[in-house]
Amino acid sequence: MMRLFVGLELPWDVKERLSGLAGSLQGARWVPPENYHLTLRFIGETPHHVAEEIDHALAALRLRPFDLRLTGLGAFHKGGRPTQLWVGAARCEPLDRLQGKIETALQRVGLPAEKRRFTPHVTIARLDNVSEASAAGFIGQHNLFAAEPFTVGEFVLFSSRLGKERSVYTAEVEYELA
Ligand code: 3AM
Repeated sequence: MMRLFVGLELPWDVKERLSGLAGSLQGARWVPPENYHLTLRFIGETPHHVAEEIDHALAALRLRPFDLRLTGLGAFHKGGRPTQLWVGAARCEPLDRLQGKIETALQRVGLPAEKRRFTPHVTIARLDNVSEASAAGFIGQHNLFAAEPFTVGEFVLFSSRLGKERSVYTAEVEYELA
């Protein structure tokens, strides 16, 4: 079995800009810059033969490269508490189209539909016991954040190994946009 997700790798200069946001927020576990990514579709534990079918389906997608800009901050909540701090992506039609095509391709392979709405984001911290007020304060302080736009020339099938300290993400297959 492999734990899989589809996402975008980020250029180093963008990762550097994002890492500049890591600062004082009690209870934040900052994501190490090498782990920054934008998830297009979480897949989860997958038998090897299904992973091969997924690979074939993704390899058949034909889409053009496009520009993407990361901007703004936000948080995801669970049970009324902030759990995840993220940088968003500027509204981008080609990104939505890519995500939609991936979703359709995976459903054709037989995966159940993703029920959650696509909220393009890069997680920069996981939050333990951070109050809504301090998360909102941090977001307000950095809300004008905008990284340089970059060209998305590929998307990636990642495997993820969950560790105690940090997860290890490996780019298993890269799919070029051309
Ligand atoms: O891109 P982010 O960091 O928001 O939280 C996991 C991470 O999201 C998410 O998939 C991304 C790559 O690991 N993830 C983990 N388990 C998940 C699940 N059961 C999940 N997303 C949806 N359902």
